[in-house]
Amino acid sequence: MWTSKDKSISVEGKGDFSLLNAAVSDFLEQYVRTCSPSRLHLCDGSDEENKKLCELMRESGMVRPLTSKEYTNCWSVRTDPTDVARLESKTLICTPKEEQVVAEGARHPGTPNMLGKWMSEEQMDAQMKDRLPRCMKGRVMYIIPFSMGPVGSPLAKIGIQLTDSPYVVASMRVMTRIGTPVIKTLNTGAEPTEFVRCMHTVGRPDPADPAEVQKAKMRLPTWPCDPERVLIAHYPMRREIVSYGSGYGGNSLLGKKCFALRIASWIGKEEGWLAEHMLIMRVQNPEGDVRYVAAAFPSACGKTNLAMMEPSLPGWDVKCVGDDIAWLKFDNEGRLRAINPENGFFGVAPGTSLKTNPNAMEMVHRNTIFTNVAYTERGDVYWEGMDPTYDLNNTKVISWRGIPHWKPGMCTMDGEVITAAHPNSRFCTPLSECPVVDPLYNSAEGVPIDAIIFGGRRPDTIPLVFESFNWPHGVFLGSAMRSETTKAAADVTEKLRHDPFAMRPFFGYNFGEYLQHWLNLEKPGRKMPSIFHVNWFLRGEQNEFLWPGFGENARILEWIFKRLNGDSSVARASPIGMLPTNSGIRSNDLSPSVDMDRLLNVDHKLWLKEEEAIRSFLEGQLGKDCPAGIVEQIHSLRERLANTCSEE
Ligand code: O2Y
Ligand code: MN
Repeated sequence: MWTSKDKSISVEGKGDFSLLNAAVSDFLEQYVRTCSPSRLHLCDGSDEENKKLCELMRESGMVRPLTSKEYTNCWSVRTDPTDVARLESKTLICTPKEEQVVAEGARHPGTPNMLGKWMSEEQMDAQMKDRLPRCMKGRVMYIIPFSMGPVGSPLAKIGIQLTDSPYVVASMRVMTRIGTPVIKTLNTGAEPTEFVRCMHTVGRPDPADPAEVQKAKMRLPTWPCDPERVLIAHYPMRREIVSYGSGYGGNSLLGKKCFALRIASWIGKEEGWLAEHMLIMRVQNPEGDVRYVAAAFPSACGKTNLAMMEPSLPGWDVKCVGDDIAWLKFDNEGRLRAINPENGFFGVAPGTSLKTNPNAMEMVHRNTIFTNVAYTERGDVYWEGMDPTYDLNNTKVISWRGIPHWKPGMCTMDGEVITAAHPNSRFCTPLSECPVVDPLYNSAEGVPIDAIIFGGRRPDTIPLVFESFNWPHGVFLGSAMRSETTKAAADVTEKLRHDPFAMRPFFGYNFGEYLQHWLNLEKPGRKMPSIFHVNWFLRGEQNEFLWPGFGENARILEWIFKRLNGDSSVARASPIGMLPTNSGIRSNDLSPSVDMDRLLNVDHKLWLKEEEAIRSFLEGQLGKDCPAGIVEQIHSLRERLANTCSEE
């Protein structure tokens, strides 16, 4: 039994509530009063607890176990079709002043704000007051103590998530370190440790509104949600997140995008470090030299594949520290160190195959929660691009929407293709299951970063790889990133969109201040990582990819290694940065052959347009908040392009 401080409310409860310190107890009490859960469950993180929870979800029809012998402790979940991806338009950062979140340019009336959306704390409180009261009536409120980063690491941070979704508990258990050891670290120091307050509910349509109640009846009974009223609020100054109405992915696993990127980027600015949308990988060459690399690509652009790739070049080896988020901080020796704050993968299933990511294919057979993939009569899972040899003719496949005899090529009455799996369907697997997880993935001090790679999905203009001239130029390259869009967000319609630092949906504060923070990191005595830009997605006349990608990307890593070792013979200056010489990247043994001239071409006409697009985006969004260091970079690029054009 849990009882409020003044003893006026008692709720049946499971777990040892005496472990909670005063601050956590106050947070819990505030939301028990508001949400009126029927029961409380303080999660201890044990295997036994997880087993019971999965069994409970199985009984309620929310999850199905994969019964095929090839899978151990794997589960398949279908969400309501209205709740399948992050919702950027419903995601807001709430602070006292708009300028803390939105840069000057984007505050101009008539200029669309393309980065973080703002609402005042008071306005948001009122919106939530309309949604939260009694939202957990009849449900259990789970209390999840979790650590982002290895428990006790000086780089780690703690959160407490309240949620009414057992699916969220099971997924947070994979994605973060949860349970009693975390709660105990809150109380070990002289001062109680700070924690981020994370409040989540799948929502409850207003019972007083018959239309809403009617709509709710149409939804998948095993997946309660309130899609019309979804709202995901971040209060960085209060260190609080409140998420209403969605049980899916980044909307509900609050340790991930909400905490580890939006709130953490704010904390990082205050404390002098970075929270970035980056994978972390260890690369070793045949001579045994090791380099750790962090890479930022927009959502669903292949970070997971790169982070655990199998290099095609003999003697090269890749190990994975993380595939999505990096927290980076300079140590006392001036080395940039990184931890992966997460403990699992929440990877896109469609397109994952033995060819694109053999290590992911191996690891998803254990302790994995699949969401919105297809389920088969063999008791396993299926998704588009998984296995060209899969016998679809003789296997009954149940699509993610529950179509019982799904076949390829099925269409709706409107001619729309019906897919087996949702394009944003996911596997959720512990890091420890990855066959190439780096032994240092749990290291408290983090791994030393030598290179940062930016990238995007561009069919033209951006060459296969190039290097920045220096740190400020590298920061500019991050700010100039653009990429073709994917299905990771439900409400994004542009084809090619600006996505600076791959952080567009994840900035926790003013983009101008963010850029200045990056520029300020360069200080005497610090070993600044080299910055590169890659584009594996160049296409030819028939829309074919010009570069084989996947394991062959080791060839790009080889060039990066040479540059890190100071080899000036493999690079030449160009208006956009240091490009590989034509023989700089090993490619003559590739079959089919590749057109290196084309892959490394800087087309001046296209680049004049690119420069125009970058300048107008940065000037438009930043206005007076554009740091002088970035203005200088814009001018220099223009000048270099003009000089090269006039020489031709
Ligand atoms: O909430 C979702 O729909 C998933 S979004 C996601 C999941 C894992 C890693 N990255 C992302 C992303 O959008 O960048
Ligand atoms: Mn991501």
